[in-house]
This record gives sequence, C-alpha cells and structure tokens, in this order.
Amino acid sequence: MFIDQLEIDVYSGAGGHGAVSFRREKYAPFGGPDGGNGGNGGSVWVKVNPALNTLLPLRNLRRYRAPDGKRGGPSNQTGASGDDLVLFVPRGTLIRDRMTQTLLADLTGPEDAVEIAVGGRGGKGNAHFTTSTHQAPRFAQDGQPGEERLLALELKMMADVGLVGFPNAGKSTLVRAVSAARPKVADYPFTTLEPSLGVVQADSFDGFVMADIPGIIEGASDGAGLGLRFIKHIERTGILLFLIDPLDPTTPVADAYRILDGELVKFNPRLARKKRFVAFTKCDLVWGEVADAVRTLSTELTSNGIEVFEISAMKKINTARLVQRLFEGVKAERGTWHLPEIEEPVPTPKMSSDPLDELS
Ligand SMILES: Nc1nc2c(ncn2[C@@H]2O[C@H](COP(=O)(O)OP(=O)(O)OP(=O)(O)O)[C@@H](O)[C@H]2O)c(=O)[nH]1
Ligand SMILES: [Mg+2]
Repeated sequence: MFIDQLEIDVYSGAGGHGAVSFRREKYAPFGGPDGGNGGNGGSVWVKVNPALNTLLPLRNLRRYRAPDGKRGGPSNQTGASGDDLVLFVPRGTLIRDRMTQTLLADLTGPEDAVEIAVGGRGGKGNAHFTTSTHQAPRFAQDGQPGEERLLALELKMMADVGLVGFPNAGKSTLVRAVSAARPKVADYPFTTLEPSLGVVQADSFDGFVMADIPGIIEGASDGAGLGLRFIKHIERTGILLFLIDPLDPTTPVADAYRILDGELVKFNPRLARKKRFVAFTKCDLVWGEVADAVRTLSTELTSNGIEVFEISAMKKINTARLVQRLFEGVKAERGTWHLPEIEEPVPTPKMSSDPLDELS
C-alpha cells in the first residue's frame, strides 16, 4: 500500500541522573566522592532509505520512543546511554511540526538524516563537582528530560521524469517497457491508483527514475477523478513526459495537451516552468485522420520548443530513442531540480546549556 501522509509522535530518551556516592573501602573510611555520570538518553533520527517509496512501514505505531539513559553508579560508573532510534523514510520526505506547521527537515538526498528529537544529556555525578574548596559535594545533576515532537510526515517523491496523462494513455505500459518495475496494466481507466517508481537504465553506468502516477482528467484541479492528490509527486521531478493516446475516445487529440497542461498549472503554476516532452502512445494502432491530427499537434508543439515522439510501448517502437532523449534532459536538469522550492528547513533547536555546568 502507498502511504504519503502520516502523523507520528516521537520521544527522545531522558538522560540518566548523576549519582551521589563516596568511596567506602576497608582502609579508606573517608574516601572521596565517586558518583558517576548518568548516561545520555537516546535520540530519535529520521533517515532516508532509498529503497523505500512509501511511508507505510512507519504506520504500525503512532508513538516512537528512544530509551532513557541509565543513572550513574558508585565507583565512578557511568550509566549506559540509551540507543538512538532510527526511523527510515523514502527520499523526498518532508517533516513538519504538527503544532506549528514549521518545516523541520526535507530529506531529499539518498543519505539524508536528521536528529529530530535529541536525547537528554546524562547528569553529572558528584565526583564531577569536586573542587579544592568543595571536596565532598553531596549533590549530583539530574539528567535532562527527553524531547517530545509531534510530527507530520509528507512524501513528495523524488523522480527524474514524471509521467502525465489521461487514464488509459499507456503510462504504466511505458514504465514496464523501459524499466524493471511492474505496475499493473489494463484496458480500463484508473488501473493505476497509486504512484510508483521505475528505474530506467539509460546506459551501462547511469539511469534515471520515472514516476508512474494515476491518470489526470479534466477538472482534476477541482477534485474530479482522483483529483490532484497525486500530482504533488511530480512537483519535484526534473522533467515531465506527457503521454497522449491519439485514440482516446474521451478527448480529441488536438485538445489533450492543453487540458493536461491546464490542470497541472492550476495546481501549481511553477509546473509551467518544467521542461516537458510529449509522446503520442500506441502508434502501432494509429493511422488515417487520427495520424493527421497527431501531425498537426506535433508541429504546433515542436514550434513551441517541445520535443515530440510517436511511440508504441507495447511493440517497443521508438522507446529506446525516447529514453535517450529523456536521459539527456534529466542530465541537463539535475544540477537544479533537487533544490526544493519550499521554505528553508529550520535547524533542530540545540539543548539549552545547563547552569550546573558552570560549576565544573
Ligand atoms: N496497442 C497498444 N496498446 C497499448 C500500448 N500501450 C498501452 N496499451 C494498452 O492501453 C491500455 C492502457 O494501458 P496502461 O499502461 O494501463 O495505461 P495507464 O496510462 O497506465 O492507465 P491508468 O493507470 O488507468 O491511468 C492497456 O490495455 C494497454 O495494453 C501500445 O503501445 N500499443
Ligand atoms: Mg497505469
């Protein structure tokens, strides 16, 4: 199942308290202070796992808690620290504070990670506070409490190429033809109900990621069909590939591009700036008047600087050339696309300094 929105609460562990203790040995009845420090509480990290493309694994629990640090012991024993808790998310996960809606992190890179709740520091034991004028301190420091964060996670997938098309246009068939991904293909609209990614091998060393998203229909920006719930997943793709089925009985080919583009731009005007390619699909079936209509629209698009292809994903006609041109487009865009067009992430606040530290 595909999950792209999730609310979770995370808690870092509290620091263990410092110990108050004095050395008691057979021949040293008035031994000095030897209370050890408490261990640090575990932090909660959110980290990208590039193999994921859904937030589903985090849905099992609502609350995630890192363990507390243990208290310090006698003989200068430091308490054990709580282990950090790491939550894995897909690339393109945005993390917001649910209360303030502040953006805390935008994990776009394949190895991005953020310490979202910092573990409380362990308190110092009394041994730490011994000075020449204060040789037997009878106090120790408490561990700092852990942090609580109420989070809203949102996934906006990070693909290089986003497919845009009406239902049944042949989007999933293309993904199957050029990648190892196996989205379902069927001869009815809305076969694809959730986005998926396919990795396209463009040469022996490199490739790009293509996002198959559910079909868009006219009025989607007003909620028709599946609405625009999934369009956000192409907001962060490098380039767009419009797929137009010239034989689509619901939309004349002459209007297809204009309608699709209109819905995207109504959703987010910035999408108008994305580089786009257009592929007419199912060319193994197209001839006669329809082929003429394709040619007319092609000429118009080409004169607007949009590169046009006629493909058959089923018969693999022109798909290799399409992949090569998309790859070149992706490479040209890569320098810029991953810069998120959103607010700056706010760094996680640092822990306040502890007044007792001044004593040391
Ligand atoms: N003849 C022919 N049929 C094709 C071609 N590409 C796709 N089809 C057929 O068109 C139908 C729809 O294909 P899909 O790939 O499921 O279309 P889609 O755009 O993913 O559809 P939704 O997921 O419903 O939006 C299927 O019956 C495919 O077999 C092609 O190149 N030639
Ligand atoms: Mg599909």
